[in-house]
Amino acid sequence: MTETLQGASKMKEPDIEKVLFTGEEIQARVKELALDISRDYEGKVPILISVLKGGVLFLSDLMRELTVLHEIDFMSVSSYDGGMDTTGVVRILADLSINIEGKDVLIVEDIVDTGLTLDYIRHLLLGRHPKSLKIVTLLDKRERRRVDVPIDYVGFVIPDAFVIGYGLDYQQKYRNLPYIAIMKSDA
Ligand code: PRP
Ligand code: 7HP
Repeated sequence: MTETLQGASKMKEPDIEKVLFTGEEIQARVKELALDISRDYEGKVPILISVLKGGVLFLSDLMRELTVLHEIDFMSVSSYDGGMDTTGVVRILADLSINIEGKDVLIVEDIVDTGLTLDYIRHLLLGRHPKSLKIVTLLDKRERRRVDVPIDYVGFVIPDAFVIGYGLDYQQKYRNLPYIAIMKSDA
């Protein structure tokens, strides 16, 4: 491992194959994405919708780099049941608290893998008639895509491997790691 655990000194060391992106690399890319988004939304007040739980770290870093006024809201969705593969069934655990009709909406995801989660959310939100709907994801595991979803902003394209850290979990753990790493497949 090239980076030591921070804020997690009492935590068991996760079984890591390789660190993909260090905390510094993630922060630098988040700044670049925020520049692009701020430029594209100039004069508008988008609503950033974070998909819990994984997307929350990315949202909190991204919004602090945005230079446009914006609002935030949350949806809680789950399809992995904590494991390494999707159940294929997207469950809405908590819905938005605001009406998005006529608003500029930006969905903020941590990862797009099969695309099933995002495809479901996208169609659900489009049915509520936003003025516009765009998507930003930090990670794009496009080799695994099962349904085509239009993504407007991508942080990093990653290989087909299970990753943890920076919001991403394995059995609900490791979300607090400041870096993103590939888990050992026999972990
Ligand atoms: C993860 C992730 C995405 C989704 C991507 O959520 O945050 O929402 O999986 O996978 P897909 O493209 O194959 O649908 P998860 O269901 O693990 O919930 P979590 O964010 O609470 O961990
Ligand atoms: C969901 C998810 N959660 C954690 N790590 C991954 O690689 C994942 N893909 N899809």
